[in-house]
Amino acid sequence: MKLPYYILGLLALVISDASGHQAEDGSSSKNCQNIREMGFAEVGHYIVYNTVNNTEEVIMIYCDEKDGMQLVDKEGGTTGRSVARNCKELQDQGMNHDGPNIIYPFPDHPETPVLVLCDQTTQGGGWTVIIRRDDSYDDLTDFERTFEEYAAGFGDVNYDFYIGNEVIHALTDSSSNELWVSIEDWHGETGYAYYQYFHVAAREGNDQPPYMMDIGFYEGTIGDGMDYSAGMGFSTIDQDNDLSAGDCAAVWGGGGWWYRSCANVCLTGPYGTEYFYWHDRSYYRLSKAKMMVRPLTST
Ligand SMILES: [Ca+2]
Repeated sequence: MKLPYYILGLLALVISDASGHQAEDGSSSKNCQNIREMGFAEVGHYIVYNTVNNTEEVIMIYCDEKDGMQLVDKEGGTTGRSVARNCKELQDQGMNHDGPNIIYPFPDHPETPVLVLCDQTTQGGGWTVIIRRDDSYDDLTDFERTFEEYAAGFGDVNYDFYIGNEVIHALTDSSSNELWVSIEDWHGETGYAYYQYFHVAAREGNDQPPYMMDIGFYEGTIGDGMDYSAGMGFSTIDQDNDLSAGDCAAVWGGGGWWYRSCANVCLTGPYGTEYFYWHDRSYYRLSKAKMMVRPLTST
């Protein structure tokens, strides 16, 4: 199988035009060799793009001192670099392109990289995407997941994904954050919701429900659908933190959400169903949805 790759960024800091440097195969060690041949001798994380069929698939890999290379998951990797905590800091460093990139969002684990999707275009850019749904992709991601899966995140930043509640907490707890939501429903109607404040609390502590969400200062075109979920913890098919007598996540399509009893919006419901919706202005059976956060900067 031939999978030519090229390198876009080194530790999200160095840009390299690597056309002509294509691997013979898609193996990780081959990619590390190529990276060295291009002059990047450093141990560290690299973003690698798959250029076959003009796809923009991206993975994060780690090259050690030998020829070894490993796929990096959310637990792995080391680096001594001072790097960005979110897509806004990447933008401030000059990374102005939309797409996957590496951030280090955890204050308690600043060495842990996370592969995320950045939106550097909408409303001035600097957004870290926390959820993306799009039913036009092949091999759609299943959002009926456990509490642990929602905590860790799942899916693929190239396609549809949930970034994970640990990352959302880290992003929104380090500074005051704003939230941008865009949706498209089954017959092409689009709209947005903007919140000047969005925060997801820690999993444990302060007698709060896990990953309690607070939100406020709405403006937009689709209605303040999130307000009803303000102050609620996160519920999934296997962990009921809602105020309903039943289990909202299990009954309402399987997606994890900040259910109250149950919710006015849900962006994790199954594609093609009434459970993937923004009901405040009656947008339902959504085909696309995106939520993203950005540190609020005073102007
Ligand atoms: Ca309940």
